[in-house]
Amino acid sequence: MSASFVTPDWIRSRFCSALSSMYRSEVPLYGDLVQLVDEVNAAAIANHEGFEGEELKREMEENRLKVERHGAIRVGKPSELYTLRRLFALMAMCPVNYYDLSVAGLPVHATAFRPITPDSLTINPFRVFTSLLRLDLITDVRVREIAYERLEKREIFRKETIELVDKAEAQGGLLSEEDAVMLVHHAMETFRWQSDALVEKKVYDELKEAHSLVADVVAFRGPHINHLTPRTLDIDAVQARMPEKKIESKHVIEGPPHRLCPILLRQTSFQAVQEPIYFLNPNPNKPGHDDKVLGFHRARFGEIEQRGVALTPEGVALYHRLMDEAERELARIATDVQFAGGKPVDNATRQRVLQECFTAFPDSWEELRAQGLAYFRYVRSSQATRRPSLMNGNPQPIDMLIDQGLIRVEPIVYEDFLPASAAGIFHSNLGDLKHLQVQQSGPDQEGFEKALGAKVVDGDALYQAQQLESMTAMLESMRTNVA
Ligand code: OOG
Ligand code: NI
Repeated sequence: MSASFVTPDWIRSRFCSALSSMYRSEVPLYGDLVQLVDEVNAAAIANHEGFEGEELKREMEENRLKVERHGAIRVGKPSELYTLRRLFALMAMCPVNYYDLSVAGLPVHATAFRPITPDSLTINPFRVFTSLLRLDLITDVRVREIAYERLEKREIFRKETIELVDKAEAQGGLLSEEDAVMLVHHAMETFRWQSDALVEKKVYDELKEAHSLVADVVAFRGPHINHLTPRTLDIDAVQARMPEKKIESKHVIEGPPHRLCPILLRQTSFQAVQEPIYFLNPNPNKPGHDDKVLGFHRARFGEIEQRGVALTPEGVALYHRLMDEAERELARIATDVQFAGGKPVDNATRQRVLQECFTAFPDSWEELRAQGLAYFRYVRSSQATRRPSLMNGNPQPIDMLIDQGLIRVEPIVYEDFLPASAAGIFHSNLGDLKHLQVQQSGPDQEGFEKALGAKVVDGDALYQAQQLESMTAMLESMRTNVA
Protein backbone atom coordinates (compact mmCIF):
# COMPACT_ATOMS: atom_id res chain seq x y z
CA MET A 1 0.00 0.00 0.00
CA SER A 2 1.24 3.45 -0.86
CA ALA A 3 2.56 5.26 2.19
CA SER A 4 0.33 8.22 1.48
CA PHE A 5 -2.89 6.27 2.10
CA VAL A 6 -4.45 5.43 5.45
CA THR A 7 -6.15 2.09 6.08
CA PRO A 8 -9.93 1.70 6.07
CA ASP A 9 -9.59 0.50 9.70
CA TRP A 10 -7.99 3.83 10.56
CA ILE A 11 -10.89 5.73 8.99
CA ARG A 12 -13.43 3.57 10.87
CA SER A 13 -11.72 4.23 14.20
CA ARG A 14 -11.66 7.94 13.55
CA PHE A 15 -15.30 7.91 12.42
CA CYS A 16 -16.35 5.99 15.54
CA SER A 17 -14.52 8.35 17.83
CA ALA A 18 -15.98 11.44 16.10
CA LEU A 19 -19.49 10.00 16.42
CA SER A 20 -18.87 9.21 20.07
CA SER A 21 -17.84 12.76 21.00
CA MET A 22 -20.64 14.24 18.96
CA TYR A 23 -23.26 11.98 20.54
CA ARG A 24 -22.08 12.69 24.06
CA SER A 25 -22.50 16.41 23.49
CA GLU A 26 -25.86 15.98 21.74
CA VAL A 27 -27.35 13.53 24.28
CA PRO A 28 -25.67 14.20 27.65
CA LEU A 29 -27.57 11.34 29.28
CA TYR A 30 -25.58 9.02 27.03
CA GLY A 31 -22.42 10.30 28.74
CA ASP A 32 -23.97 9.36 32.11
CA LEU A 33 -24.64 5.85 30.82
CA VAL A 34 -21.06 5.50 29.60
CA GLN A 35 -19.84 6.55 33.03
CA LEU A 36 -22.02 3.91 34.70
CA VAL A 37 -20.77 1.28 32.25
CA ASP A 38 -17.16 2.25 33.07
CA GLU A 39 -17.85 1.82 36.79
CA VAL A 40 -19.52 -1.56 36.31
CA ASN A 41 -16.78 -2.75 33.93
CA ALA A 42 -14.05 -1.73 36.34
CA ALA A 43 -15.72 -3.74 39.12
CA ALA A 44 -16.37 -6.73 36.84
CA ILE A 45 -12.90 -6.84 35.37
CA ALA A 46 -11.37 -7.39 38.78
CA ASN A 47 -13.04 -10.79 39.07
CA HIS A 48 -13.49 -11.77 35.45
CA GLU A 49 -12.35 -15.21 34.47
CA GLY A 50 -12.57 -17.66 31.62
CA PHE A 51 -13.69 -16.82 28.12
CA GLU A 52 -13.22 -13.07 28.31
CA GLY A 53 -10.44 -12.93 30.89
CA GLU A 54 -7.33 -12.77 28.72
CA GLU A 55 -8.95 -10.74 25.99
CA LEU A 56 -10.19 -8.23 28.55
CA LYS A 57 -6.78 -7.68 30.01
CA ARG A 58 -5.45 -7.05 26.53
CA GLU A 59 -8.27 -4.64 25.75
CA MET A 60 -7.68 -2.78 29.01
CA GLU A 61 -4.04 -2.41 28.20
CA GLU A 62 -4.73 -1.21 24.70
CA ASN A 63 -7.55 1.04 25.91
CA ARG A 64 -10.00 -0.62 23.52
CA LEU A 65 -12.62 -1.59 26.06
CA LYS A 66 -14.13 1.89 26.00
CA VAL A 67 -14.62 2.03 22.26
CA GLU A 68 -18.28 1.94 21.22
CA ARG A 69 -19.45 -1.31 19.64
CA HIS A 70 -22.30 -0.07 17.48
CA GLY A 71 -24.74 2.67 16.54
CA ALA A 72 -27.89 2.88 14.43
CA ILE A 73 -29.54 5.03 11.79
CA ARG A 74 -32.72 4.83 9.73
CA VAL A 75 -32.89 6.07 6.15
CA GLY A 76 -35.85 6.83 3.94
CA LYS A 77 -34.99 6.10 0.31
CA PRO A 78 -32.98 3.54 -1.67
CA SER A 79 -30.39 6.04 -2.93
CA GLU A 80 -29.52 6.95 0.68
CA LEU A 81 -28.80 3.33 1.52
CA TYR A 82 -26.78 2.99 -1.68
CA THR A 83 -24.49 5.90 -0.81
CA LEU A 84 -24.12 4.70 2.76
CA ARG A 85 -22.85 1.38 1.46
CA ARG A 86 -20.21 3.19 -0.59
CA LEU A 87 -19.26 5.40 2.35
CA PHE A 88 -18.98 2.53 4.84
CA ALA A 89 -16.96 0.47 2.37
CA LEU A 90 -14.17 3.03 2.76
CA MET A 91 -14.12 2.08 6.45
CA ALA A 92 -14.04 -1.66 5.72
CA MET A 93 -17.64 -1.99 6.86
CA CYS A 94 -19.68 -4.46 4.79
CA PRO A 95 -23.42 -5.09 4.95
CA VAL A 96 -23.87 -8.33 6.89
CA ASN A 97 -27.24 -10.10 7.14
CA TYR A 98 -30.73 -9.03 6.21
CA TYR A 99 -33.16 -8.24 9.02
CA ASP A 100 -36.89 -8.09 8.33
CA LEU A 101 -38.60 -6.12 11.08
CA SER A 102 -42.05 -5.97 9.52
CA VAL A 103 -43.02 -9.08 11.49
CA ALA A 104 -42.71 -6.93 14.61
CA GLY A 105 -44.95 -4.19 13.20
CA LEU A 106 -42.05 -2.02 12.05
CA PRO A 107 -42.10 -0.76 8.43
CA VAL A 108 -38.36 -1.23 7.93
CA HIS A 109 -35.80 -3.77 6.83
CA ALA A 110 -32.16 -3.56 7.78
CA THR A 111 -28.58 -4.70 7.64
CA ALA A 112 -25.54 -4.02 9.80
CA PHE A 113 -22.44 -2.50 8.23
CA ARG A 114 -19.47 -4.04 10.00
CA PRO A 115 -15.86 -5.13 9.70
CA ILE A 116 -15.69 -8.78 8.70
CA THR A 117 -12.13 -9.95 9.24
CA PRO A 118 -10.85 -10.93 12.71
CA ASP A 119 -8.03 -8.38 12.43
CA SER A 120 -10.37 -5.54 11.52
CA LEU A 121 -12.75 -6.51 14.30
CA THR A 122 -9.89 -6.45 16.78
CA ILE A 123 -8.69 -3.03 15.67
CA ASN A 124 -12.17 -1.56 16.01
CA PRO A 125 -15.43 -3.56 15.91
CA PHE A 126 -17.73 -0.59 15.26
CA ARG A 127 -20.91 -1.44 13.34
CA VAL A 128 -23.88 0.59 12.15
CA PHE A 129 -27.30 -1.05 12.24
CA THR A 130 -28.96 0.59 9.24
CA SER A 131 -32.68 0.44 8.51
CA LEU A 132 -34.46 1.42 5.33
CA LEU A 133 -38.06 2.58 5.51
CA ARG A 134 -40.56 0.42 3.63
CA LEU A 135 -43.23 2.87 2.60
CA ASP A 136 -44.96 0.09 0.68
CA LEU A 137 -45.98 -1.34 4.07
CA ILE A 138 -47.80 1.83 5.12
CA THR A 139 -51.51 1.44 4.47
CA ASP A 140 -52.43 5.13 4.54
CA VAL A 141 -52.08 6.26 0.90
CA ARG A 142 -51.89 9.96 1.75
CA VAL A 143 -49.11 9.42 4.28
CA ARG A 144 -47.25 7.34 1.73
CA GLU A 145 -47.50 10.10 -0.85
CA ILE A 146 -46.37 12.83 1.54
CA ALA A 147 -43.42 10.67 2.56
CA TYR A 148 -42.35 9.95 -1.04
CA GLU A 149 -42.65 13.60 -1.97
CA ARG A 150 -40.63 14.92 1.01
CA LEU A 151 -37.96 12.24 0.82
CA GLU A 152 -37.55 12.80 -2.89
CA LYS A 153 -36.40 16.35 -2.20
CA ARG A 154 -33.98 15.70 0.60
CA GLU A 155 -30.23 15.20 0.31
CA ILE A 156 -28.62 13.75 3.42
CA PHE A 157 -25.01 13.87 2.19
CA ARG A 158 -22.82 16.90 1.76
CA LYS A 159 -21.47 17.33 -1.73
CA GLU A 160 -17.93 17.09 -0.27
CA THR A 161 -18.76 13.65 1.17
CA ILE A 162 -19.87 12.35 -2.21
CA GLU A 163 -16.82 13.85 -3.93
CA LEU A 164 -14.49 12.14 -1.48
CA VAL A 165 -16.31 8.82 -1.92
CA ASP A 166 -15.92 9.16 -5.70
CA LYS A 167 -12.25 10.02 -5.30
CA ALA A 168 -11.60 7.07 -3.00
CA GLU A 169 -13.30 4.66 -5.38
CA ALA A 170 -11.12 5.92 -8.20
CA GLN A 171 -8.10 5.18 -5.98
CA GLY A 172 -9.09 1.60 -5.23
CA GLY A 173 -11.11 2.50 -2.12
CA LEU A 174 -8.31 4.37 -0.39
CA LEU A 175 -7.77 7.92 0.81
CA SER A 176 -4.86 9.98 2.05
CA GLU A 177 -4.91 10.97 5.70
CA GLU A 178 -5.89 14.50 4.83
CA ASP A 179 -8.83 13.34 2.68
CA ALA A 180 -9.87 10.73 5.26
CA VAL A 181 -10.01 13.39 7.97
CA MET A 182 -12.18 15.55 5.71
CA LEU A 183 -14.40 12.58 4.83
CA VAL A 184 -15.14 11.94 8.51
CA HIS A 185 -15.66 15.64 9.10
CA HIS A 186 -18.22 15.99 6.30
CA ALA A 187 -19.86 12.63 6.99
CA MET A 188 -20.64 13.80 10.55
CA GLU A 189 -23.09 16.25 9.04
CA THR A 190 -25.20 13.31 7.85
CA PHE A 191 -25.29 11.68 11.29
CA ARG A 192 -25.78 14.70 13.52
CA TRP A 193 -29.05 15.89 15.00
CA GLN A 194 -30.73 18.57 12.90
CA SER A 195 -33.45 20.30 14.83
CA ASP A 196 -34.84 22.17 11.81
CA ALA A 197 -37.47 19.78 10.53
CA LEU A 198 -38.20 19.06 6.90
CA VAL A 199 -41.95 19.32 7.42
CA GLU A 200 -44.66 21.47 9.00
CA LYS A 201 -46.11 20.52 12.37
CA LYS A 202 -49.37 19.36 10.78
CA VAL A 203 -47.49 16.99 8.49
CA TYR A 204 -45.35 15.69 11.35
CA ASP A 205 -48.48 14.90 13.35
CA GLU A 206 -49.98 13.10 10.40
CA LEU A 207 -46.85 11.02 9.81
CA LYS A 208 -46.63 10.19 13.49
CA GLU A 209 -50.25 9.14 13.57
CA ALA A 210 -49.47 6.62 10.81
CA HIS A 211 -46.31 5.34 12.54
CA SER A 212 -43.77 7.08 14.80
CA LEU A 213 -41.03 5.48 12.76
CA VAL A 214 -42.27 7.21 9.60
CA ALA A 215 -42.18 10.57 11.40
CA ASP A 216 -38.68 9.88 12.69
CA VAL A 217 -37.38 9.22 9.19
CA VAL A 218 -39.40 11.53 6.97
CA ALA A 219 -39.70 14.66 9.12
CA PHE A 220 -35.95 15.28 9.32
CA ARG A 221 -33.19 16.56 7.09
CA GLY A 222 -30.86 13.75 8.03
CA PRO A 223 -30.81 10.25 9.55
CA HIS A 224 -29.60 11.38 12.98
CA ILE A 225 -27.66 8.64 14.72
CA ASN A 226 -30.27 7.34 17.16
CA HIS A 227 -28.02 5.53 19.65
CA LEU A 228 -24.51 4.38 20.40
CA THR A 229 -23.71 1.22 22.29
CA PRO A 230 -20.70 0.55 24.47
CA ARG A 231 -19.88 -2.93 25.67
CA THR A 232 -20.58 -3.91 29.26
CA LEU A 233 -19.15 -6.86 31.13
CA ASP A 234 -22.20 -7.12 33.37
CA ILE A 235 -25.42 -6.07 31.73
CA ASP A 236 -27.54 -7.17 34.71
CA ALA A 237 -25.60 -4.79 36.99
CA VAL A 238 -25.94 -1.84 34.59
CA GLN A 239 -29.69 -2.48 34.19
CA ALA A 240 -30.08 -2.62 37.98
CA ARG A 241 -28.06 0.53 38.60
CA MET A 242 -29.59 2.83 35.95
CA PRO A 243 -32.22 4.28 38.36
CA GLU A 244 -29.47 5.21 40.81
CA LYS A 245 -28.01 7.45 38.08
CA LYS A 246 -31.47 8.83 37.21
CA ILE A 247 -31.44 7.00 33.90
CA GLU A 248 -34.82 5.55 32.90
CA SER A 249 -34.03 2.08 31.70
CA LYS A 250 -35.76 -0.06 29.13
CA HIS A 251 -38.24 -2.38 30.80
CA VAL A 252 -36.39 -5.64 30.16
CA ILE A 253 -33.04 -6.92 28.90
CA GLU A 254 -33.31 -8.41 25.40
CA GLY A 255 -31.82 -11.72 24.35
CA PRO A 256 -30.75 -14.82 26.27
CA PRO A 257 -30.37 -14.97 30.07
CA HIS A 258 -27.14 -14.71 32.04
CA ARG A 259 -25.01 -17.86 31.61
CA LEU A 260 -21.57 -19.19 32.49
CA CYS A 261 -20.83 -19.42 28.78
CA PRO A 262 -22.49 -16.36 27.21
CA ILE A 263 -24.18 -16.88 23.84
CA LEU A 264 -25.15 -14.41 21.10
CA LEU A 265 -26.12 -10.99 22.35
CA ARG A 266 -27.83 -9.37 25.35
CA GLN A 267 -28.92 -5.73 25.12
CA THR A 268 -30.71 -3.03 27.03
CA SER A 269 -31.10 0.73 26.67
CA PHE A 270 -32.50 3.85 28.24
CA GLN A 271 -35.70 5.50 27.10
CA ALA A 272 -35.28 7.98 24.25
CA VAL A 273 -34.96 11.57 25.40
CA GLN A 274 -37.28 14.37 24.32
CA GLU A 275 -35.57 16.90 22.05
CA PRO A 276 -36.84 20.21 20.66
CA ILE A 277 -37.50 20.47 16.93
CA TYR A 278 -38.50 23.44 14.81
CA PHE A 279 -41.10 22.79 12.15
CA LEU A 280 -41.36 24.55 8.80
CA ASN A 281 -43.53 27.57 9.11
CA PRO A 282 -46.57 27.09 6.82
CA ASN A 283 -47.04 30.87 6.51
CA PRO A 284 -43.54 32.31 6.37
CA ASN A 285 -44.52 35.59 4.75
CA LYS A 286 -47.52 36.42 6.83
CA PRO A 287 -46.70 39.13 9.38
CA GLY A 288 -46.44 37.70 12.87
CA HIS A 289 -45.96 34.16 11.57
CA ASP A 290 -42.26 34.14 10.86
CA ASP A 291 -41.31 32.50 14.16
CA LYS A 292 -40.17 28.94 14.16
CA VAL A 293 -42.80 26.45 15.26
CA LEU A 294 -41.46 24.56 18.25
CA GLY A 295 -42.22 20.89 18.82
CA PHE A 296 -40.68 17.86 20.49
CA HIS A 297 -39.47 14.51 19.27
CA ARG A 298 -38.27 11.35 20.98
CA ALA A 299 -35.88 9.13 19.05
CA ARG A 300 -32.46 9.11 20.59
CA PHE A 301 -31.24 6.89 23.35
CA GLY A 302 -28.25 5.04 24.76
CA GLU A 303 -27.80 1.29 24.68
CA ILE A 304 -25.42 -1.32 26.08
CA GLU A 305 -24.52 -4.76 24.83
CA GLN A 306 -22.84 -7.90 26.09
CA ARG A 307 -21.77 -10.43 23.50
CA GLY A 308 -21.21 -14.15 23.68
CA VAL A 309 -20.25 -16.99 21.36
CA ALA A 310 -21.63 -17.22 17.79
CA LEU A 311 -23.99 -20.18 17.35
CA THR A 312 -24.14 -22.65 14.48
CA PRO A 313 -27.50 -23.08 12.69
CA GLU A 314 -28.23 -25.96 15.13
CA GLY A 315 -27.43 -23.67 18.07
CA VAL A 316 -29.56 -20.88 16.63
CA ALA A 317 -32.47 -23.30 16.16
CA LEU A 318 -32.21 -24.41 19.79
CA TYR A 319 -31.98 -20.76 20.87
CA HIS A 320 -35.20 -19.93 19.03
CA ARG A 321 -36.99 -22.98 20.38
CA LEU A 322 -36.14 -22.07 23.97
CA MET A 323 -36.91 -18.37 23.43
CA ASP A 324 -40.34 -19.28 22.01
CA GLU A 325 -40.96 -21.51 24.99
CA ALA A 326 -39.99 -18.71 27.37
CA GLU A 327 -42.14 -16.14 25.51
CA ARG A 328 -45.16 -18.45 25.76
CA GLU A 329 -44.63 -18.82 29.49
CA LEU A 330 -44.12 -15.05 29.89
CA ALA A 331 -47.31 -14.36 27.94
CA ARG A 332 -49.14 -16.74 30.26
CA ILE A 333 -47.75 -14.96 33.33
CA ALA A 334 -48.66 -11.54 31.87
CA THR A 335 -52.28 -12.51 31.40
CA ASP A 336 -52.47 -14.09 34.84
CA VAL A 337 -54.62 -11.49 36.57
CA GLN A 338 -53.20 -12.29 40.00
CA PHE A 339 -49.64 -11.91 38.89
CA ALA A 340 -49.36 -9.15 36.34
CA GLY A 341 -52.96 -8.50 35.31
CA GLY A 342 -52.07 -7.76 31.70
CA LYS A 343 -49.14 -5.49 32.59
CA PRO A 344 -45.76 -6.23 30.97
CA VAL A 345 -43.71 -8.72 32.96
CA ASP A 346 -40.81 -7.17 34.88
CA ASN A 347 -37.17 -7.87 34.12
CA ALA A 348 -36.58 -10.08 37.17
CA THR A 349 -39.45 -12.38 36.18
CA ARG A 350 -38.34 -12.39 32.56
CA GLN A 351 -34.79 -13.38 33.51
CA ARG A 352 -36.06 -16.10 35.88
CA VAL A 353 -38.29 -17.65 33.18
CA LEU A 354 -35.45 -17.44 30.62
CA GLN A 355 -33.03 -19.08 33.06
CA GLU A 356 -35.46 -21.95 33.57
CA CYS A 357 -36.03 -22.53 29.87
CA PHE A 358 -32.34 -22.22 29.04
CA THR A 359 -31.31 -25.03 31.38
CA ALA A 360 -31.85 -27.07 28.19
CA PHE A 361 -29.01 -25.17 26.47
CA PRO A 362 -25.61 -26.73 27.34
CA ASP A 363 -23.55 -24.30 29.41
CA SER A 364 -19.95 -25.46 29.10
CA TRP A 365 -17.57 -24.78 26.20
CA GLU A 366 -16.87 -28.51 25.90
CA GLU A 367 -20.55 -29.39 25.49
CA LEU A 368 -21.26 -26.49 23.13
CA ARG A 369 -18.43 -27.68 20.93
CA ALA A 370 -19.11 -31.39 21.21
CA GLN A 371 -22.76 -30.89 20.25
CA GLY A 372 -21.87 -28.54 17.37
CA LEU A 373 -23.94 -25.69 18.82
CA ALA A 374 -21.32 -22.93 18.70
CA TYR A 375 -18.34 -21.78 16.63
CA PHE A 376 -14.76 -22.00 17.90
CA ARG A 377 -11.29 -20.99 16.87
CA TYR A 378 -8.67 -23.75 17.07
CA VAL A 379 -5.24 -22.65 18.21
CA ARG A 380 -2.10 -24.66 18.71
CA SER A 381 -1.19 -24.54 22.41
CA SER A 382 2.30 -23.85 23.75
CA GLN A 383 2.48 -27.50 24.88
CA ALA A 384 2.31 -28.59 21.28
CA THR A 385 5.57 -26.82 20.59
CA ARG A 386 7.25 -28.74 23.35
CA ARG A 387 5.91 -32.12 22.26
CA PRO A 388 6.05 -32.07 18.46
CA SER A 389 6.68 -35.80 18.18
CA LEU A 390 3.03 -36.52 18.98
CA MET A 391 2.03 -35.27 15.58
CA ASN A 392 4.97 -36.27 13.44
CA GLY A 393 3.65 -38.39 10.65
CA ASN A 394 0.94 -39.60 12.95
CA PRO A 395 -2.25 -37.55 12.62
CA GLN A 396 -4.71 -37.89 15.47
CA PRO A 397 -8.36 -36.89 15.89
CA ILE A 398 -8.74 -33.28 16.94
CA ASP A 399 -10.72 -34.21 20.05
CA MET A 400 -7.82 -36.29 21.28
CA LEU A 401 -5.36 -33.45 20.72
CA ILE A 402 -7.65 -31.13 22.64
CA ASP A 403 -7.85 -33.64 25.53
CA GLN A 404 -4.08 -33.84 25.53
CA GLY A 405 -3.85 -30.06 25.79
CA LEU A 406 -2.13 -29.71 22.42
CA ILE A 407 -4.93 -27.65 20.93
CA ARG A 408 -6.68 -24.77 22.61
CA VAL A 409 -10.24 -23.91 21.68
CA GLU A 410 -11.54 -20.33 21.87
CA PRO A 411 -15.14 -19.21 21.35
CA ILE A 412 -15.76 -17.00 18.29
CA VAL A 413 -17.71 -13.90 19.35
CA TYR A 414 -21.11 -13.22 17.79
CA GLU A 415 -20.76 -9.97 15.83
CA ASP A 416 -24.29 -9.61 14.44
CA PHE A 417 -27.77 -8.72 15.68
CA LEU A 418 -30.96 -10.50 16.72
CA PRO A 419 -34.13 -9.37 14.92
CA ALA A 420 -36.44 -9.96 17.91
CA SER A 421 -34.11 -8.04 20.22
CA ALA A 422 -33.72 -5.23 17.68
CA ALA A 423 -37.52 -5.02 17.46
CA GLY A 424 -37.68 -4.80 21.27
CA ILE A 425 -35.18 -1.93 21.22
CA PHE A 426 -37.12 -0.10 18.47
CA HIS A 427 -40.43 -0.50 20.29
CA SER A 428 -39.08 0.65 23.60
CA ASN A 429 -38.04 3.94 22.04
CA LEU A 430 -40.87 4.66 19.65
CA GLY A 431 -43.45 5.13 22.36
CA ASP A 432 -47.01 4.01 22.06
CA LEU A 433 -47.63 2.32 18.73
CA LYS A 434 -51.34 1.84 18.99
CA HIS A 435 -51.81 3.07 15.43
CA LEU A 436 -49.90 0.22 13.93
CA GLN A 437 -50.87 -0.06 10.29
CA VAL A 438 -48.10 -2.12 8.84
CA GLN A 439 -48.96 -4.50 6.05
CA GLN A 440 -47.60 -7.98 6.40
CA SER A 441 -46.16 -8.75 3.00
CA GLY A 442 -43.12 -10.67 4.21
CA PRO A 443 -39.41 -9.97 3.82
CA ASP A 444 -38.03 -8.30 0.69
CA GLN A 445 -34.34 -9.08 0.69
CA GLU A 446 -34.18 -8.69 -3.07
CA GLY A 447 -35.63 -5.19 -2.90
CA PHE A 448 -33.27 -4.31 -0.09
CA GLU A 449 -30.24 -5.53 -1.99
CA LYS A 450 -31.34 -3.66 -5.08
CA ALA A 451 -31.43 -0.43 -3.04
CA LEU A 452 -28.11 -1.29 -1.42
CA GLY A 453 -26.52 -2.01 -4.78
CA ALA A 454 -24.96 -5.22 -3.44
CA LYS A 455 -25.79 -8.53 -1.83
CA VAL A 456 -25.63 -8.72 1.96
CA VAL A 457 -22.94 -11.00 3.37
CA ASP A 458 -24.16 -14.09 5.24
CA GLY A 459 -22.98 -13.76 8.86
CA ASP A 460 -23.11 -17.50 9.48
CA ALA A 461 -20.80 -18.18 6.54
CA LEU A 462 -18.25 -15.80 8.08
CA TYR A 463 -18.15 -17.67 11.42
CA GLN A 464 -18.01 -21.01 9.65
CA ALA A 465 -15.10 -19.85 7.49
CA GLN A 466 -13.27 -18.48 10.51
CA GLN A 467 -13.59 -21.77 12.35
CA LEU A 468 -12.44 -23.76 9.34
CA GLU A 469 -9.51 -21.47 8.57
CA SER A 470 -8.27 -21.62 12.15
CA MET A 471 -8.46 -25.40 12.07
CA THR A 472 -6.62 -25.68 8.76
CA ALA A 473 -3.88 -23.27 9.86
CA MET A 474 -3.47 -25.05 13.19
CA LEU A 475 -3.26 -28.52 11.63
CA GLU A 476 -0.81 -27.28 9.05
CA SER A 477 1.41 -25.79 11.74
CA MET A 478 1.26 -29.05 13.72
CA ARG A 479 2.10 -31.07 10.64
CA THR A 480 5.07 -28.96 9.66
CA ASN A 481 5.85 -28.18 13.30
CA VAL A 482 6.18 -24.49 12.61
CA ALA A 483 4.85 -22.58 15.59
C1 OOG B 1 -32.21 0.14 15.64
C2 OOG B 1 -32.55 -0.83 16.71
C3 OOG B 1 -31.75 -2.11 16.58
C4 OOG B 1 -29.96 -3.21 17.99
O1 OOG B 1 -28.97 -3.05 18.72
O2 OOG B 1 -30.57 -4.28 17.92
C5 OOG B 1 -30.42 -2.06 17.23
C6 OOG B 1 -32.99 1.42 15.71
O3 OOG B 1 -33.67 1.71 16.71
O4 OOG B 1 -32.91 2.16 14.71
O5 OOG B 1 -29.69 -1.12 17.18
NI1 NI C 1 -28.46 -1.08 18.99
